[in-house]
Amino acid sequence: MKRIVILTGAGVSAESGLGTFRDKDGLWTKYDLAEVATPEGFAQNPGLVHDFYNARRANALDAGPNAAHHALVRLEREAQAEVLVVTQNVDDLHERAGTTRLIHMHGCLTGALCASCGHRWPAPRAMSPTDLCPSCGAATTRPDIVWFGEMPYQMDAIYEAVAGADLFVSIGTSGEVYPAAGLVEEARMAGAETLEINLEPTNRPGLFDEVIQGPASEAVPGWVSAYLT
Ligand code: BJW
Repeated sequence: MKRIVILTGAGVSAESGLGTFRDKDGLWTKYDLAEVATPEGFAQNPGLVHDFYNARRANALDAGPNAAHHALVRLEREAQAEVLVVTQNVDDLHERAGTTRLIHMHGCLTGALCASCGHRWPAPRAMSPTDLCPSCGAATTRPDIVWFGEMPYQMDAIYEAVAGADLFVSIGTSGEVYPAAGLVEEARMAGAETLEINLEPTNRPGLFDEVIQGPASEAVPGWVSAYLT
């Protein structure tokens, strides 16, 4: 059976109304990533970091999956292939659409994590620096998000899946953040075909065998339909 690994980024959720990071008007044009997306920023001002993620969580809860998320569910259900979605996104729109084989390599807004004991539990709608860990009682609760300088989740499983992939598809990601950005090279080394779907050309010459340019809500359903016929 063929194996397909799909890597998604913020562009897949853009048309659900969730902001990207590096586009014009992206989140990193409004926030200092060192302040809100590093362990050092959290240690310095946990209230600011909680406010940032509380707002993102509220936006994600109010948003719904778009046609790109739904098309990837169709691919998982109908392709004569094993499909794994690896997402860098911290929203839960893939699973709300129905994707079941999914890795959140940068964590998820729906999770809380104790920075002291590592206990995990479902995040409330709003978190604050005074929230106590239900396991150890420390007031060190944080969003279960992978910040810069931290190890993304399930890398062994991701590298194993990419090493066995026949097809690697990158959707709506700028390819600027590692290790996610390096997965296409791993896939090529393993002999996989590579496809990029993005609104705009990304500056990654020679890494993709095929490039489809367009909004994810049109380009992904179009590609899935073509793949399934
Ligand atoms: C559309 C569209 C539409 C728009 N349709 N498309 C120097 C060299 C190499 C690496 C490093 C370095 N210095 C430091 C590092 C490491 C660092 C890193 O990569 N830094 C770079 C900035 C250089 N990485 C880390 O620290 C990571 N950890 C790590 O490396 O651990 C060590 C390790 C070693 C070896 C193996 C394994 C590990 C951790 C990275 C954590 C990233 N965290 C963030 C924030 C937290 C999550 C959150 O708050 O949401 O994750 S950063 C942010 O960027 C977020 C995203 O997941 C991530 C990727 O962004 P994405 O998804 O690509 O979004 P954009 O905005 O960049 O692009 C959107 C794209 O969509 C664009 O291309 C648009 O065109 C497109 N688009 N609308 C289709 N409608």
